[in-house]
Amino acid sequence: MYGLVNKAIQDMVCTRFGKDTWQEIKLKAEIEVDVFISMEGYPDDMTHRLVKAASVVLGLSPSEIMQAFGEFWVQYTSEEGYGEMMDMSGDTLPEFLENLDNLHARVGISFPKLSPPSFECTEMEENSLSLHYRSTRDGLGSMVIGLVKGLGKRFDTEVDILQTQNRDEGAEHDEFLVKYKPN
Ligand code: 1DX
Repeated sequence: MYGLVNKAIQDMVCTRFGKDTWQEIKLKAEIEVDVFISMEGYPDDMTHRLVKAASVVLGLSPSEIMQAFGEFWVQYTSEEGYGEMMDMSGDTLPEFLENLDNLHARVGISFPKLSPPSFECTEMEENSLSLHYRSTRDGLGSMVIGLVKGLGKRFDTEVDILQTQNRDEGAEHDEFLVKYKPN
């Protein structure tokens, strides 16, 4: 994944727990990179090792960390260079979700090593939808829960999200039931 992802993890840990904790996590993950370059590709394994090490050091489960990171990502990318792109991608939670594939297509033009996931909304009703998430990567379902909650904050919308299909349990793709209520 692009370095932006590892940099975001670094920022989240440093802001909440401080630099020493981050150094400890990096050491445990056996990562010797001093500075992640946002626009450079890194092995997915590096990100997975960071999450595992953070889970041990912070005493949180990997899925708690991935969920917190998903929430953080929405705010982080709007503040770290991608605010305009985020602003163009919708004014409501369902609109943003519907535009995510377009957003990734746009990023992919400039960054061809992007391996974008796909998000599809079905069963769209007044205050609920089914979100289908397809990725080239395993085990990011809990991050999606955090991402959608982060979008809820962004649009001042109450979100209730429940995973209804899980690829870790043999399903073809991850699926979520999203109930929302704009304030
Ligand atoms: F609900 O499933 C809200 O590296 C959401 O595989 C979901 O393949 C917002 F570094 C620039 C760059 C670069 C901008 F400059 C990424 F290249 C992308 C910014 C999306 C904002 C996807 C990150 C692929 C890296 C799913 C989890 C990964 C999607 C991460 C969240 C808005 C983003 O993001 C998976 C990669 C951006 C960029 C957004 C993602 C890769 C998302 C969301 N994805 C790189």
